[in-house]
Amino acid sequence: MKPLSAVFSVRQPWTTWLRSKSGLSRALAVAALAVPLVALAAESSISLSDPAGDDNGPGSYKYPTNPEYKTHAFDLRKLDVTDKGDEVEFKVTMGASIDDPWNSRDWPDGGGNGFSLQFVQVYIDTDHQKGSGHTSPLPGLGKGNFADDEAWDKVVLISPQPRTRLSAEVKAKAGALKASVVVPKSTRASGKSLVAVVKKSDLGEFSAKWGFNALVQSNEGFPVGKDILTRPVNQTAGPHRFGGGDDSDCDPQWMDMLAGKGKGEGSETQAQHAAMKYSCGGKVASIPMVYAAE
Ligand SMILES: [Ca+2]
Ligand SMILES: [Ca+2]
Ligand SMILES: [Ca+2]
Repeated sequence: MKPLSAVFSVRQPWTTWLRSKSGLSRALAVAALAVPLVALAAESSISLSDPAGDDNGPGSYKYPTNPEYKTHAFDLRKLDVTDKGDEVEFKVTMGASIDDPWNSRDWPDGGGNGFSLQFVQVYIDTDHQKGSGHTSPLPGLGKGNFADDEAWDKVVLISPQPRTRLSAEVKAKAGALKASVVVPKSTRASGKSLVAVVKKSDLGEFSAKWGFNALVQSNEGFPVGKDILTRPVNQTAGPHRFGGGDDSDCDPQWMDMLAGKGKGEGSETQAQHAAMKYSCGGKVASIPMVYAAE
């Protein structure tokens, strides 16, 4: 939002009129001017934050032991979603600079997107209606439940894999969820951020009322079974396996996500740990949606 001084400098008639009014009238006029500007800004983008250092799932997860998985590489810090006309930009910021240790540009199917390790799935609830949407995440994330009135309608896949590979994996493995998966038009790394641009013809018209969560996983080019390019969380960490979970897929298989109000407060770490609590054969982890407008 522009500072009011900047607004006044380009609106001479208002400035002149305001100078002729009493202090109270002037304050009311300033408030009246400010309200539509705030509303406009809130409609064109959302920004949600996440605490530092909660890149451990339910509290117990560990990174793979290979040093390429560097500290905080999977520590979600921020999700920004911005309306860009015919497109919507998703920017996910992590706790470390984004690297490309596996030379993604040389990968088959035309080369990857300039990073190697991260794979973020942004789940979106577009209608906040009970029973409308899906309550399980895509194959490869283990077990997790979205609430009935927060069921997801679209998921945006922010992956280093080329579009051709990502689309083929979704087509082969996503089943009935396939039609709700959005593969971005372009994806790139920039500093500590991943930036994906999505066509509105694939996503729908953007609304700041939508609910979001960003699940942080790791790209696995040689996925197991029906996993869509995800890296498993096992009981014990290995060179290319997360640890601190279970060897089956009853555990939620992601390292970080939004929780609470998505403001980056310390209490959101506890909220995440509580939500991701699971027991094999018992409680399934829950995945909250965060509504920036509420
Ligand atoms: Ca985090
Ligand atoms: Ca929904
Ligand atoms: Ca978190």
